[in-house]
Amino acid sequence: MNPDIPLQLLGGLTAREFLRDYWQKKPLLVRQAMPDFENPISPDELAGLALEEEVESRLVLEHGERPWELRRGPFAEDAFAHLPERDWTLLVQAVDQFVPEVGELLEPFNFLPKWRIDDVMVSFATPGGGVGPHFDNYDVFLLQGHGKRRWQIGQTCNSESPLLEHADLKILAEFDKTEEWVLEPGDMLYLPPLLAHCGTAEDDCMTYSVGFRAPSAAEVLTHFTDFLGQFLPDEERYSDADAQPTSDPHQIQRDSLDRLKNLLNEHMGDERLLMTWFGQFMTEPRYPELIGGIEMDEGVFLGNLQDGAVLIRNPSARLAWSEVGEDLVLFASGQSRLLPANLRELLKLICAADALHSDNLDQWLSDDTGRNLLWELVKQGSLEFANE
Ligand SMILES: [Mn+2]
Repeated sequence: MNPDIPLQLLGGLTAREFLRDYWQKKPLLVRQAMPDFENPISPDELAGLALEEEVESRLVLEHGERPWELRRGPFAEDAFAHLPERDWTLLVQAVDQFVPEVGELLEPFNFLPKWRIDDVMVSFATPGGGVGPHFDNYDVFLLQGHGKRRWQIGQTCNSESPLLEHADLKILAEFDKTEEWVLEPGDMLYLPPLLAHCGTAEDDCMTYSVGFRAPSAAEVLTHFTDFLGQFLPDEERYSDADAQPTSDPHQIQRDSLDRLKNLLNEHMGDERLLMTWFGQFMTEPRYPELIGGIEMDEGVFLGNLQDGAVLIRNPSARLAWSEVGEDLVLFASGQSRLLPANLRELLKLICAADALHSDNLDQWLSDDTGRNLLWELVKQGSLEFANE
């Protein structure tokens, strides 16, 4: 997509301008970011999802058994029957994985890397409902889907910001409101990480939160070093073949630190392994149990495609590709495969196409590596045959 075309989603800003001036920096309100917005899921359907075992859901009641009572799903059929008239909200995570029409809301965000997107959380709130003033560590686009919600924004926070004493919810003890807006269906508010915000339903309302993800520095360091460690033989150790006689045997000298730094830099700077680890880490699925995979004979796999069957991405799978030296890597739900450069267009197709079938796969089915890759992805569960 052309980064210099003004986008309705961004209120007429181009992707380049938005990234330069707002992304990770300051909030942006866009009236009618998605004009004529058609709410892709009804409150009843959302409540239905919250009954499902594999779906993460929460209910927050401002005046429950205690202030800001949190109840966790999955909920029983009658869980919504005895709720008060107002001041509660139902939140359901990763609805994009369960409702294709909600997944389609992500399409206009294609100017950002897919692997940065976490999920679309959908909330339904009764008048007065909300989760209190809080901040998130991630960027979020709050798209109003139904009814009206008042959004207030405040100060920039961090992990030292005082919170209310609450076991389950991180509600700010202080909220210094700086601006507020009432959002109507199709309106959208972008918030950068750490900005205090508070959304309150004006009437029965639904909000779609397109949430992003970014690993913490601590996660990057601990996970990458664990990954690296698997490739290092036990005999590779701190070594000091260049050692000089010590002047004081109890002192750890500067030259020891330099040897350690060399050892670290040599491995931490391995771009091949860093890319491999990063791609695997960022494509780890949120719900690995939904990447089932199946046993399938290669003949059956090919026969299905030749008979007109269609392959789709498992909505719970995460896919990405990258270049590693002369080669390519496909990352699929936490796994990676090194592939030759001639498969570039196939990798792009697998990551981006809505459907794979004998027409668009034609040339690849006669390529041994390409055909094998597709078959492996079906067995792994990142691709699956669509139900007719
Ligand atoms: Mn939030």
